Amino acid sequence: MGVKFDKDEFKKSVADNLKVLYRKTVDEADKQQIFQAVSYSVKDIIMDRWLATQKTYEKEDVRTVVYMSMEFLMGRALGNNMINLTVYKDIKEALDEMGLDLNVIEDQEPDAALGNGGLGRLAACFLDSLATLGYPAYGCGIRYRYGMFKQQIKDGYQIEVPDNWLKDGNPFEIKRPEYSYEVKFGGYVRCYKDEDGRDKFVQEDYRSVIAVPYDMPVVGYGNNVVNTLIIWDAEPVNTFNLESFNKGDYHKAIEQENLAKNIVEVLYPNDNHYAGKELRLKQQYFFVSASIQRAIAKYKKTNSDIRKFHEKYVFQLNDTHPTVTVAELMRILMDEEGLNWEEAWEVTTHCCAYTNHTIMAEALEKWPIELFSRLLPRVYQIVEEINRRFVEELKVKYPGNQDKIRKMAVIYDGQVKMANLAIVAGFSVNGVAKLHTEILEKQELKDFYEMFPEKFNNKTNGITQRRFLLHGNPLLADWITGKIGDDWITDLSHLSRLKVYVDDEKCQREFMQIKYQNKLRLAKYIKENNGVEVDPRSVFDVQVKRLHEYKRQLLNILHVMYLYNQLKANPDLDIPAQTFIFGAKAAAGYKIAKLINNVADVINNDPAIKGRLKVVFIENYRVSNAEIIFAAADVSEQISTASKEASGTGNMKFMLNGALTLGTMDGANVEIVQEVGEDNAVIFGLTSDEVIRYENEGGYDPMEIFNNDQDVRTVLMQLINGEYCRENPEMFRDIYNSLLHNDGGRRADTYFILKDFRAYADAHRKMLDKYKDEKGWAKSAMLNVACAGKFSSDRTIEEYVRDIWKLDKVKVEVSDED
Ligand code: GPQ
Repeated sequence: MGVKFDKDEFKKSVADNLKVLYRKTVDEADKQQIFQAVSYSVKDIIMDRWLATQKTYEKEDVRTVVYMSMEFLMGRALGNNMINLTVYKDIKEALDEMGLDLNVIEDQEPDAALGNGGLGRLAACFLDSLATLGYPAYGCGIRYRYGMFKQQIKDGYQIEVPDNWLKDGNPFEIKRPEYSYEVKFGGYVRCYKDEDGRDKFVQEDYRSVIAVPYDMPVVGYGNNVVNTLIIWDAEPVNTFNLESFNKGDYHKAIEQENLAKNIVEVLYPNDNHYAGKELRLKQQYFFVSASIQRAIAKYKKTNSDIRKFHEKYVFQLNDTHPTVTVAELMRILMDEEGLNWEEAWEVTTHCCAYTNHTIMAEALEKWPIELFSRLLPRVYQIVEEINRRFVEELKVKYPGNQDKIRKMAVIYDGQVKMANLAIVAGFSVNGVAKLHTEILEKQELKDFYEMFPEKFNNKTNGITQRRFLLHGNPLLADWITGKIGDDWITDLSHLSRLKVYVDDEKCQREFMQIKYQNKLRLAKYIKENNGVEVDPRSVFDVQVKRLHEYKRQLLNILHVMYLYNQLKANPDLDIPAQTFIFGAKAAAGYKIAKLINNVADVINNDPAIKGRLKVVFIENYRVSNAEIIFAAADVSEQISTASKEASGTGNMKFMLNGALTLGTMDGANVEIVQEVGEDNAVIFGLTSDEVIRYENEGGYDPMEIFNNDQDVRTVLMQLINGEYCRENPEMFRDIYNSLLHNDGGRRADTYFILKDFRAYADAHRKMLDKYKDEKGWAKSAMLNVACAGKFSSDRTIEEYVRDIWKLDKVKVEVSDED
């Protein structure tokens, strides 16, 4: 079941597109224009399948999951779409013949960076898997005008540059104004009795915007299925509302115009952290309300009984960001569809399921009642009633236990607690790795687990092998297919068949040669983009992920400083050359990027260590360069403080590309080690139980380590003696202080960096010893690939379908098939 590809027809299509779009020939067009033209030609292939899929869904009146997410970190679409249509190599050939280089064309596409990090990328992987497995699904999100900022490094500091990703047009999207909906904010609620004497509620004197959907195709691999990602744009109710103007309500017209402009302007660049901004709540309600309105309208086209809505739709809430779904669905069911409370509650509590992605306290969303009720007056009334009923239940179940109410109520202490709302109204609560779910059940959400054990379940995250192996690492992908066939593309468990080759020396050499080629490719990228020369024969030790204290890039760079001291003291130290590669965007103002860049500057320019140590900070880490980075890594740094990284997904991408994990027993690292075996990863540091015990009971004093460990002391002193900042020796004083001194409510060394330092250094030694054993290393690297099967998002999605969504697979027929 593949696409019937006609090379000549495709070439003509590209040339035609250039003519129609730009009045140019292939020779005259610039690279961006070629990218656009090729994309339109690919879109043309997609269209028949998209139509056929949606027809099939309608005809079969399928049950559908709506993945509700503030973030979809899609990356580039062109390459992925060609891969999933199974025409990548055909198109490459066709373009070659036209004198065009596909790699260069792909590089013209800006990343769709509508997300921060793991949570947003997970949503993108899930869409890919849903389409590939043939499940009816929508993604619903926001069409931010500006996605994740572009990062430049100037003088060691991160500069945030706006990401105007729509500047040249987004060739794959389709605007669908005929499916627009109004979304209302503010005003007040008027209550009256209808002719049957029932209470009716209407929102009056509100400001509103029109939500206009743009559809993006999500192409399944080789199966004709094309699902839809809906991203909502906001437009003013009337571009300059003449009616209001004539009535003298000039302000209202301007306000609505501004509301529309602001609401989708920019993605909040916060990862694992909420800022509590009013505009953010507006964004949340905006896309939630529009998405539910669309789902209900669709449902009513083929179904007459709204009481059975939950039989056809399930909403998966990607963290608490879309939790207002619960109350908005109640509102629409009651105020617009005429259900009573009990009927609406029955539907809602069978529709909504919640995924928790973190235990970090600062990420928990809580909205002040004042803000929430002012912005969403009717929705707030409904939340209040949900809370009132739930607190009644608590009082019956736990008489006299005020503590339960304090911890579990949806509204408490002047705040609306979104996680509590999601748990109370959802039928499923899941964590994203075994350890994370255990911590939720035993610690963070213990009270809820005791009350609703049946709601809790684990869904260990996964990644799509179509993007992170087939597209990102074509050499390895072809090699694997040559050995075991190509079934792994849609069933990653097949990779285990590689195990028979891990002791074969010829295979080992082939495998390591591919790694070397990928390291050359990355070295070239680094040279071109960062101007640093790196040795492709050195160990590529990589930490790429958002910059965050709990992810401990600081531990990594302190260790690099320590290594540098060692090498300087002992230039003959018998260890392989190493390149430490970082890539990360930071919340504004975080100083670690500056430290890493300054350390890089000193080390990379010191001839005394003869190039045996290099440090690179790759600017503007994003999905598209991540693909190149994972393919080239030898060592995967997964060093979060145990218990803090809910799962991690980068760890899986490294493993799939044959890097060995150097990590803590945190998140999905635990399951990675379980799959690959302890000999093929290096684990170090405190366990999550130990971390949690120290946090609860105290007993950790970093000063003791500072006083007793000469190496640690030397490194810390270098933070404040100008070693890495001649012009301002005080530059890194804050970092030094944070490791050694309590500050108000903040414990010194909150993330146990000094506590884990020695174990981390030992782990590095162990890793290098492994690397020196060439055959042993090749075997371990190959075993990492061979054991990565579990970490496909296809597996994750099958578990969501089985336990939560209960969807049926669909087959789509298209007439132009082979
Ligand atoms: N995650 Cl709460 C984010 O990327 N952003 C967030 O705001 C929150 C979580 C991550 C989490 O840190 C990783 O451990 C997970 O692997 C990832 O979500 C996907 O579940």
